[in-house]
Amino acid sequence: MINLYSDTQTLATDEMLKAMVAAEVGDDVAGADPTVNRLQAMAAERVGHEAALFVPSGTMGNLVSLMAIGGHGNEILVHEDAHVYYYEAGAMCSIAGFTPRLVAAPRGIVTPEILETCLRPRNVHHPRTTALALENTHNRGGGTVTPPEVHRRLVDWAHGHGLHVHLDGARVFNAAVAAGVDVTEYTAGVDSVMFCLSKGLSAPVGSLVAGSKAFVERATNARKRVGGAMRQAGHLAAAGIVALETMVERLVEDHANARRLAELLGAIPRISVDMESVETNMVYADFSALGVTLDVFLARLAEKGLRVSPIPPTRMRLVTHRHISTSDIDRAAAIVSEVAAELR
Ligand code: TLP
Repeated sequence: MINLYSDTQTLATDEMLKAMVAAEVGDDVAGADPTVNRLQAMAAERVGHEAALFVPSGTMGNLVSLMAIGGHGNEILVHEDAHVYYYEAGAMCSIAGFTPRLVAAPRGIVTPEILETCLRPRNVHHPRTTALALENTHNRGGGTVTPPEVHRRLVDWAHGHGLHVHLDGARVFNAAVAAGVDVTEYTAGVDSVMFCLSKGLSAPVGSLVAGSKAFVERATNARKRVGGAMRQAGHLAAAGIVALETMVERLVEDHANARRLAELLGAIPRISVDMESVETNMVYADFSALGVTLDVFLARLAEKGLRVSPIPPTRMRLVTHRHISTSDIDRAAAIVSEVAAELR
């Protein structure tokens, strides 16, 4: 099976598994796990912040960040397709208490000009707008990269309006590698950032939240409230350290494979790909012209050995990662071509 479902499918490397077994551990609820502490210090330094916190998932990282900002009675500006709004079970409202103000922008990339139209004057009728959520790369936007210059203007604009800027940087290393900049270009200026170890970086579990010491203290308390404080988590953190040390640079290979895949898929009759959105390790392809349902199309692909994610009503997402070779890409495109020809 060629598994292009997600980069979350990646398995730990041998080096990670060895580091996990050898890790020195302690009770992290008491802050006494040396390996977790080492990962947190390393992560904070890497993204240009005072402190960082290890959390079990990206979803929890976003949640404890929003809880640390404080959502009740307040509004957050967020793209209508942002993961934190679209795929996190409504936690930003039901747990963190934010009212989302949904913003539309092509390929997930908001700009100060777009956001300006969403700001309302302070008034007794309105919730107070206190935060801006960014996502880079933008998953549902196509794995798109916010240009560094746009990112800087967004942060300046938000700070000019007194907003806390939270970056969902689940794949911010993909963004930095694709833009050819140090990751701090995207992470250092924001007030909080979450990034994942368990996607393209291949660690089995874990994400980090970074920000000021005071912010991370509040996020640590929020993590406890939602049951995410872990005990001998150093075994997991050890894999995360190896991920940060060894897995970032190779992301260019995933990006080149995604580009190749997009070109091959885009050349298949009745399959369309928005080539401009293909900037990192994702390809979204639309097969509405085939006139078949998502279930039928994906089942046929699976029978021939290709797994992709369903994007209703008539799109699929294909994500490259370290287990996918260039020949897998060619085979995947051939399978899509065969199925499209059969179903026509
Ligand atoms: N994304 C997953 C699915 O949930 C869609 C994927 O396969 O892409 N922010 C962004 C931008 C994400 O893409 C994801 C995961 C998360 C946060 C949440 O991370 P986890 O899965 O660790 O909770």
